[in-house]
Amino acid sequence: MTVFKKMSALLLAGVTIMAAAGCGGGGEAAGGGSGDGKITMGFAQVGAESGWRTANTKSIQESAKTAGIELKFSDAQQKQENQIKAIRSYIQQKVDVIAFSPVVESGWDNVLKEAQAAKIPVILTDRAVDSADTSLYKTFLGSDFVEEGRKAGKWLVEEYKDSTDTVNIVELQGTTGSAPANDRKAGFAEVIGAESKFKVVASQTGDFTRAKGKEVMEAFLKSNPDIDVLYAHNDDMGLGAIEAIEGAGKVPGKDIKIITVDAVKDGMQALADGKINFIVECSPILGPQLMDLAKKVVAGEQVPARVLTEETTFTPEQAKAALPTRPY
Ligand code: GYE
Repeated sequence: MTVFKKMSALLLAGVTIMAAAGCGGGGEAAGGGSGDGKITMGFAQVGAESGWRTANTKSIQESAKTAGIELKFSDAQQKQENQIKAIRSYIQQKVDVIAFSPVVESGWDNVLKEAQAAKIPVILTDRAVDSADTSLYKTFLGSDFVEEGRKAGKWLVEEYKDSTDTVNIVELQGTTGSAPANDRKAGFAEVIGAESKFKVVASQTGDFTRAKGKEVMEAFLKSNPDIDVLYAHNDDMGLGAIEAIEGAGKVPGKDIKIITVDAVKDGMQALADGKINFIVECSPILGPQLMDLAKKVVAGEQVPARVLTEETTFTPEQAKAALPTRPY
């Protein structure tokens, strides 16, 4: 959809909300269900699969408190059906705003249409949906995962710039069908694809968890005797893989170079210890911006269609410097 169309859709949606607030006499749209002017948010979280997710949940819970927003929170245990159930229950409870981090990109149109019909605005946080109708949600707050993948690839290109040998790479993907797995893979492939010496010899999902990261890396090690690099879509899978690499008698960070994404504390510690070589940061601290957007959306104000988080990258030296003050 064009930017113009998106803007018109947002404008229209804004008008609808204001109209509902105007004639509804304190109805669903403006300050809501409870009638006390307090905003109630229903948040459908993905799960508790990683250190990133734990920090993200904490950020959302703390910022809701600070912002005076009543939070109804659910954990879907990485299952889309649970998230859909939670969203339906928020619609039934007539919350003022629904926010969620969609576990996978596809399959959301029906439940989003139900929210729209109930005039409850929806905010996407962290992960995107692939719905063609972007009027089904007000805004999407989160990282640029393709850019994260590119950053990982650029480090690798620089690291091997003086070598003509083949570089055998294994990839641990995030949850199949999720925006960060699709995009981190695509951004990385785009950059390394420019040089034929880079070969992805195996690529499989580790579902963003430490246990799965370990298990899949063990299998990779068995079938590929000659792995030079591991690219893991998050720290946790990288940390699991480190156990597998050590278990196979190899030295992580040396025999096999490791790139991960997130930069949570445990990952940063492994980077400082030289077991990981490079981390692309993905910030889980989305709570303050989310609460801000929620207030605006409930008040019928215009918000940007896309809000990006600011992020950096870390080398071992930078990790050592950042660790003492790292909040998560
Ligand atoms: O990178 C990973 C988590 O969606 C950005 O989900 C998030 C990802 C994060 O499980 O650790």
